[in-house]
Amino acid sequence: MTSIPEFDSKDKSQSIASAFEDAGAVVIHNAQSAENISAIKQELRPHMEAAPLEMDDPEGFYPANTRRVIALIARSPSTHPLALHSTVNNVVAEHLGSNCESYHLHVTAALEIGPGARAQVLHRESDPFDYFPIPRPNLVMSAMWALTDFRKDNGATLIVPGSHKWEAERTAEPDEILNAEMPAGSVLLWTGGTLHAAAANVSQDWRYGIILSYGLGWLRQEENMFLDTPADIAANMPEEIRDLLGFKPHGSLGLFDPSVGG
Ligand SMILES: O=C(O)CCC(=O)C(=O)O
Ligand SMILES: [Fe+2]
Repeated sequence: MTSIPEFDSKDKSQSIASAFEDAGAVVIHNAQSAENISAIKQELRPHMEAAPLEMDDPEGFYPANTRRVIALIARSPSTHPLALHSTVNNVVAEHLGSNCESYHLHVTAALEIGPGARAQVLHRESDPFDYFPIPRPNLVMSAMWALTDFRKDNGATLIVPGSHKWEAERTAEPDEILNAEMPAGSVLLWTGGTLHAAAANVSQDWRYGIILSYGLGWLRQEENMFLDTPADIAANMPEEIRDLLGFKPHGSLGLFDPSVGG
């Protein structure tokens, strides 16, 4: 597999979903307006400015010169239309739907990678679920929304197409690792089994993107959504967002008594 399939957000979800299953990743263009991008940047600015820029730890998951902020649903209402985007949600439903009754958000993170940041190690988003042997069942998948252009030189996400079907022992050859280049407003989707990483930023610009990932409704979320978006804050959000956060039980899982806590 030598490329990451590319689509427009108006293309048929069924074609996008089938290319996604095949390649383990797709890029969808024109998925978000410039106005929405500006609104997200503005809502997150104080949080990004307060985020620490850690020293480089060669063993660390994030390279130096990376700003990372989570809890986006509470901090940036303009991320809500992205979380609910119909084309993306159709692909999520197709990918995760046969393993659950409903899916929820798994983690939300804004990632700004600065000049000089080294590449991240290739990894799979399903690695925390290493009780399942590789290739693992469909458990989680990610969407990276580009708020700036993603270019090879500024750290566009590295993707190894097809690696979601590989055995655990297989490692990626250099020519199997591609940069997901895309203009601002596009979104890159990849499966929980697809090898990927942030690329090194050898440019003078910051690369800014937002990850919204999704997981099976019965699986423990990477982000504790009930602490990052507590019930009193979630109460003022649209019901579809509360459902996506996981406030809606999955069958008999996630029961609660609404009389507790007022
Ligand atoms: O920043 C990127 O391009 C990828 C980040 C990533 O893979 C992660 O945070 O798990
Ligand atoms: Fe990742």
